[in-house]
Formats: sequence, structure tokens, C-alpha cells
Amino acid sequence: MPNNLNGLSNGTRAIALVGPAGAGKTSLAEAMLFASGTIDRQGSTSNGSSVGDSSPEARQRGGSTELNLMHFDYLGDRFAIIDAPGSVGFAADGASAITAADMAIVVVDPDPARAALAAPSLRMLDELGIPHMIFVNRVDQARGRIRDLLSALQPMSVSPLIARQLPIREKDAAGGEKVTGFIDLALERAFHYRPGDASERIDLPADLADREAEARTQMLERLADHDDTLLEQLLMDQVPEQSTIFADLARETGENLGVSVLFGSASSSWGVRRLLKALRHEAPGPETTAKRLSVTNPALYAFKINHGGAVGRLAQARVLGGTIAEGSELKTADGSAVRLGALFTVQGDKTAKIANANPGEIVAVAKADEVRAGQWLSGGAIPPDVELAQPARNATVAIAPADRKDDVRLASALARLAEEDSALTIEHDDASHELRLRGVNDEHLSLVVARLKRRYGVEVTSRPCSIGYRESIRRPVRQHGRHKKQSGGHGQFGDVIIEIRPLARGEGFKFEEKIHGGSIPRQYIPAVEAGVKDAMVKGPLGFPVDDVAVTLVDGSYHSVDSSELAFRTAGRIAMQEALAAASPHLLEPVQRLVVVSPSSSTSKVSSTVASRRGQMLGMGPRDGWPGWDRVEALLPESELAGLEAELRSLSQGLATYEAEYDHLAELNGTLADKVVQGRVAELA
Ligand SMILES: Nc1nc2c(ncn2[C@@H]2O[C@H](COP(=O)(O)OP(=O)(O)OP(=O)(O)O)[C@@H](O)[C@H]2O)c(=O)[nH]1
Ligand SMILES: [Mg+2]
Repeated sequence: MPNNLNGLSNGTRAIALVGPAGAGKTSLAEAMLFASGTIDRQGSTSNGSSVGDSSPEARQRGGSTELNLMHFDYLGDRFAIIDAPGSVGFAADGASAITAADMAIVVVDPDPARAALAAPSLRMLDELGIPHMIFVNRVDQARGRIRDLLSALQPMSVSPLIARQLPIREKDAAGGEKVTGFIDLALERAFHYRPGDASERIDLPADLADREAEARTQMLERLADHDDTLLEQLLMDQVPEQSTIFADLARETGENLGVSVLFGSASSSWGVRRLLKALRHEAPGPETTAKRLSVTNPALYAFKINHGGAVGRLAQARVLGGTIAEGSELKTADGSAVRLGALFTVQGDKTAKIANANPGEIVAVAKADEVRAGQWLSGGAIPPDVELAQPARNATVAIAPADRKDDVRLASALARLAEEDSALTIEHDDASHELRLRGVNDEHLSLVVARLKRRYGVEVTSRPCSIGYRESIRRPVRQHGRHKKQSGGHGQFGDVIIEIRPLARGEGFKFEEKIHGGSIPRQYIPAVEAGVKDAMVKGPLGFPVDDVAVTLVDGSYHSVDSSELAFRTAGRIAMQEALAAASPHLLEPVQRLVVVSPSSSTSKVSSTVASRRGQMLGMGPRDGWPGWDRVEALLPESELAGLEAELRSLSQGLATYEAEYDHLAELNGTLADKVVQGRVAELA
């Protein structure tokens, strides 16, 4: 039994809000702060007055761009909220914090047609073993029946869903129906919603008596699956004690046996107090999470580094397994000692200093410069690392400071942003000398560029990263190359004959020599090879040359004027001319692509792949994801531009892909002409 059955967990319980973008997570957080009396007006994310989403980027977007941390007290119990962004581009920001939550609430839309949107969250929670409930939001606008929604959601959940409430509907002015209240199936009480206020208790509507009895029996039968005494009572037609029902509900959640489903409306504050009561009685406490994460001593799990606030660098962390204080000495996994600086609680963008942090508390720690995101700090044994699935990083952009003088500031600002944002990496491409940002999608990278400007005052120009085109040849050529200069005393003389021929794709470069009778002295042969390679850095089409074999077959020398430099130059001249005469053609990089998407979008995914010159390799169900498919294909790298956004738009935002370099393939025709013309213009 959890020890918090009567709301007596002696620590702070951390509740993660997860689910699809725009489902109402940040609004629900706001409603919880309001219902608990923490704030005296309920703000809204849509008009920029909510506690969460306080950054200018989130306000402008009208949705979370980063993790929101909040906390509240309700009837003497303390809760922390981890409000994770739902958008694919920003979801990684909440992922690490969620792993340390005691429980999650999956916020979903009531429309059964949108149920698939909840799949990624439900899968993640099941995989991490995090207890969770579902909150069906927006019932103020509900079309469709909650029962149908649950049938659509059930296949995505390992544990059975347990409907806890029955909607009360009334005719509305437009002749339709709307939800105006609910029957709580455990309490057997009916409530009428009052916007912004606690619901009003009403008599059980007589016309719902049968539905209520049926729904309650269904709920009790679910609970009886894990409670033999209850099962006997049901078989004997005895009415179980309410305390038994609540204890069973708490156990179902705490031990991941079932997923309770409650509904309401965040923006109208409907059903939010009911949800808070369920959390109070049923959410497991930090001691359960400490066990799940194998925490044995007072420990801190740092889930994010934040540079965004007024206080400078802060490590955001959860306290588990004991109490910690400012000045506490803890160790990291590699044994280095960390002395904790000032501790703060976090309420949106506000921080408040505290001296101690109790078990379960979420804190921000100052002056912990050694601490990295994803790291444990402990006074004793270090708990094992928390495994996290990394999002695919499909977007890249090449950037440069708009003002050259900002070079150094750009580097340090990027280092901070990358430390704060686990999905962002900074790369230098040697071939193109580009400074590249790599992130989840274009939306993510635009956010990074916006943050650079707002926080650090660094403006950058950005452009698509150059694509790694190469070139090769189609036919063999024999070519003479001579370098001869007579200037004053010492001249220069090198003279070579080479034969070049195409190699199979991927064979790269081969150099042989068939010099007989000393037509070229041995010591000059490596210089000829070096000259040949010089010419391959930029072939006749403007790109590096690949898959060519070169044989040095003959030549001549001069006893005084020949030198390594002269033969290198002769080799380069011969190779340049040979390549131009050997029908050069373009090679483009091709990536192996894996797209996962809800099955309803699979056919659109394959036509998108086909329309981008993709070659299908296979298609089938996605392992462990009922209702999802996996499509594998080969796709030219140049066709990846905009793919992520296109896939998202054809799949309710759900399809994602991973791609990695596979091979180089010949590119001909007008597409090739365009690339070469672009390159000529670039080099001009
Ligand atoms: N009608 C109605 N609108 C709601 C309700 N809850 C939230 N909204 C609106 O839905 C929009 C999205 O709400 P958010 O709370 O920002 O959604 P979110 O889940 O945090 O979204 P992301 O942070 O992007 O993942 C806002 O315009 C809210 O005002 C509700 O219960 N009913
Ligand atoms: Mg949000």
C-alpha cells in the first residue's frame, strides 16, 4: 500500500503533464494553481497571462517552447508540476524531468479522431514505468463520446483504462448537446460544473441511473482483477466500502496496474478540483520514485541546466531519498565533490530562495557549475543513470554572425544554449567550413536563432547546409601532362602520362604506376600522386572527385630542372585535363530513411517519399505500436529539406523520421545541371 492514502505523503509529489501539443497542459497547470489558491486569477496561455510559458518565444508561439516548473499546496499536501512541451520540436526539453516524476497526467483532446496523438506519451510512460492517469480536457467543447475516445486510446496503453466519471449532458441552445457535469463513479455523487469555481453537488440524474450502475460495475470489475476480496464482494452482490475502492484506485495507479481516466476543462476550471483530490489520494510519493530509480541516500537528479533566468546558470533538479540544503556536499558519479550553492523553488519564471529542500522537492541550484543535465549527485551511492530515448535530430542550418565582431560572443552563446537544450548540437563541417546547428526540426532551430538574438543580442544569418555532392567519371582516358618553365638559371620540368578509369561506387581512389626503364625517377612518383589528388579536390563540375583509378604509365624528366614540385604540377595538369575529358558526372548523397507514422497516414507517407525521388525498401507494422507503421526507403539528401514539416502536416503532427547517410548515387539530367550551375555561381 502506498503510505499516502490519506494525503499523508511526507514529501513533495511531482506530477508531470504530458500529451500532444495544444491539448491544454499549461492551461491545466494554471487551473491547478488557481484551484489550489496559489494564484488568485486564472491566467491563460492564449492571452499571455499564464504562469507557464512566460518566455517571449513561448508567448509568441502560443504554446510551450520549454519545460515549465511550478508548485502548489493543496489541502496541506505539496505538489510540483513538470509541464512538458507537447510539440515534437521541443518535447526533448521535458523528457529528462519526466523520468523523475512520481506520476504523469496525459492530457488529451476529447475527439476520438485525435486519440492517436496520445500514443507517443502513453508509450513513453509505459516504457519508463511511470504511473499515470489520463485527463480528457476541453469537454466544454466536446463532440463525440468519451466512451469512443477510451476505445480508441485503449490499444495504445499496456494497462487497462479505468473510466472514473460519467458525463452529464444537456441540450444546448444550438440544439446539440453539451457536457454540464459529471457523476463520480467511486463516490456515486453527481456534480454540476460552475466555471472558475468548485462544482456544485446535485442529485443523481434519474435518467442516468442505469448508465451509472453499468459504468460503476465496469470500474469495480477492473479493480477486482487485482483485489480478490472485492471480487468476492461483487460476486455476492455486496456493496464494497468506499475506502476499499479508493485504496484499490490508489494501488492501480501506484503500481501501474490501471490508468484512471478523468475529464474536465482546464480553461473553464471544470473537473480540476476532482483531479486534485485524485492526486492527493492516489498519486504515489517521492519514496516510490526513489525506489524505482534505486535511490538509497539523499540525492539530486539534475534534469536540466537553465541559463534563461535572472539568476544566471541554474541546475534544475529533483531531491530524492532525503533532505538537502544550501552548502550540502554531494558527489557526482566520477567522484568529484560539489558544494551546493543557493537553492531556489521555481514558479514559472519566478524563483524564491529556500534554505532546505525536502524529499521530492524540485529545486534550482546556483553555483553548481560542474553539474550537467542528466547527472546524479549524492552523499553516498550514486543511483544508476536514467536512460532516455533521444529524439531524432533532422534539421540542420548553417549560420554565421551577421556582424563579424560577434564571432566570439556567438560561440559562447551557442555553448550555453546547447548546454540548456539537450536536442541541440553545434557542429563544424570540415569540408564546407560551415558552422552548423543540428536540431529536431526547423521549428526548433528557428527557436534557437530567436533565443540567440533575444538573450545574447547576437544576430546570425542562416542558410541551408551545403549538400555533400561529389563527382566521378564515366569513361577511361589517357592524358599527357607537362610542366615546363625556363626562367633564369634553374628551370622546372615535369612530364607525365596517366591513364584514368572509373571505379565501382564506393571504391574511392586508387593510384598505380607502371614506370619501366626509369622514364621517371622513383623519387618523383609520390609527387605525381600528390598532384593527381590536388586535382581531385575540385573536379571539372566543382566538387570533390570520387571512384577513380589512376595509373602513371610513362613520362620524362630533366636531370637538372626536374623537381618534386614540377612533377606535382605536371600530375595536377594531367589529371585536370583527364577528368574533363572523361565524361564527368555528378554524385549525390543518398540517405536511408525510416519513417514511423500512424497507419492512417502511411499511404500519404509513401507518396511523399515517392514524390521526393525516394525508393521504397519496405513497409510494415511498427514493433510494439498498434495502429502505427514503419516505412523504410532510400532518399536523396537534397530531398530531405522540408520533409519533416510535410510529414507532420499529413499525420496530425505524429510522423517522425530518422535518416542516415547510406551511399552516393549518380545524378543526371536537369537536376544535375541545376546543381552544377549553382556551384559555378557559388565559386564565382
Ligand atoms: N475550449 C477550451 N480551450 C482550452 C481548454 N484548455 C486549454 N484550452 C486552449 O487550448 C490552447 C492550448 O492550450 P495550452 O495549455 O497552451 O496547451 P499545451 O498542451 O500546453 O500545448 P503545448 O505546450 O504546445 O504542448 C489555448 O488556447 C488554451 O486556451 C479547455 O478546456 N477548453
Ligand atoms: Mg504547454
